[in-house]
Amino acid sequence: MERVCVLGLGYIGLPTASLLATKGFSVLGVDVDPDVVGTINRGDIHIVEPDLDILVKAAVQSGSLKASTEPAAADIFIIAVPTPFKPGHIPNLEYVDAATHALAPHLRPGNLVILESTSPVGTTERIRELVAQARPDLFTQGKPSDRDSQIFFAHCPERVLPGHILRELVGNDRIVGGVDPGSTDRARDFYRSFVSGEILSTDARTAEMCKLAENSFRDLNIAFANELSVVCDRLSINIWDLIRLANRHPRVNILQPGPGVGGHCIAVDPWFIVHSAPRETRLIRTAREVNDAKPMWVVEKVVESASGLPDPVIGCLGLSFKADIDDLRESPALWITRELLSRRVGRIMACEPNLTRSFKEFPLYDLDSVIKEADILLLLVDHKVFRKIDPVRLREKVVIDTRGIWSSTSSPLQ
Ligand code: SAJ
Repeated sequence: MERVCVLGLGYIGLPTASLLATKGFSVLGVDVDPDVVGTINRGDIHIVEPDLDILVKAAVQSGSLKASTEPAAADIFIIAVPTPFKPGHIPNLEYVDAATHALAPHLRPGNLVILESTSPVGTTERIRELVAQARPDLFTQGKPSDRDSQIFFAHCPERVLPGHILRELVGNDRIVGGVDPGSTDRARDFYRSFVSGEILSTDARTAEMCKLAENSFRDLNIAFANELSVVCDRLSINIWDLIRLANRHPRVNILQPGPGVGGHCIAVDPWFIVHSAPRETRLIRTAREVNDAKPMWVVEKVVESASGLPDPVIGCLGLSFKADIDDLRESPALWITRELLSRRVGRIMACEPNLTRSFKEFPLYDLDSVIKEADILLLLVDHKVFRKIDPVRLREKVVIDTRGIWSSTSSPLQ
């Protein structure tokens, strides 16, 4: 039974660890947070993702998945830690470095180290460099440039969509890129053992860039939709109708505008490309700026609507970064809600049905109370439960629908 050590038990690491544990691997999941480790060892989970609870419970009960705050010897190490950026949009690799330092003492000849975290180009080589410094005994002449290192290093970017992680972990095609051909082959064989999608081989730098390019592609296309929405607002054109009509062209597929782009991936990764090649990335940078400007545009819309009302009550529907998840990372909905609060635009009633925890600056309300009491309903996330609201209940309200669930002319509200 091959042993896998997964470092980082978040949105990628935990699903990956529990999937591997049910596919015949013996898995040690590692996280620096003892509460996360305790939760998983009880067979519970600390994040919201469909069916993950069932998988983790099964994996832990079978004894194939254990969690710990410390790594241990294994055949394969997977690094799945966050790669945020620092002020000035500079990549912050401190978690990758910490995970590498933590696993280095446990490495043995023949081990495979895989970086799954989305990372700037060159990060897999950096991991090899760090390991070579910590464990020169594993390199023939103690140098990372040696072709005959006894450790294999590869990048295999995760590409799963939050909300569909378990299906996509198995079904998506995967890119594997090693620091040398031997590493690529080792990583390819590993992913082949549990992925039904195709495994596409390349080198580490191309694999790193490929992931960044995928998310930038999406960012650019969302930026186009967001820019169009602002243009249409100025020209009094219904953006949702416009997109529906334009998308009937066989080669046009405009994405959906929204309150901005959130999540840890699309709002972050394009900056890794910009940082690596600042002079060559005018388009990628501008797309980021367009998307980052959208939340403030929404705030101004609310301010404008509220200015005509005495003591306005504003219902903020949704706080997560997209529909039907609890993830608040880089969420434009949360940013907008906080901005409205700090500008004292009115009484804010926030509703996020996927969260049980409250916030120190504001309480959460149930949907019914928000619909009853709010003068302005600001739809920020297209959660399923919001789509089910009876439009009759919205007739007396000012509705600002940033996701287009009620606003096309085919909607019962119009
Ligand atoms: N969004 C829009 N309009 C759209 C689509 C999305 O405003 O038409 C917004 C969402 O509301 C959200 C943000 O963009 O705030 C990102 O959502 P998303 O569903 O596009 O993507 P993520 O961040 O959940 O996951 C992405 C995926 N990448 C691509 O689709 C290219 C996923 O496959 C990656 O694995 C993930 O990033 C990642 O981890 O990098």
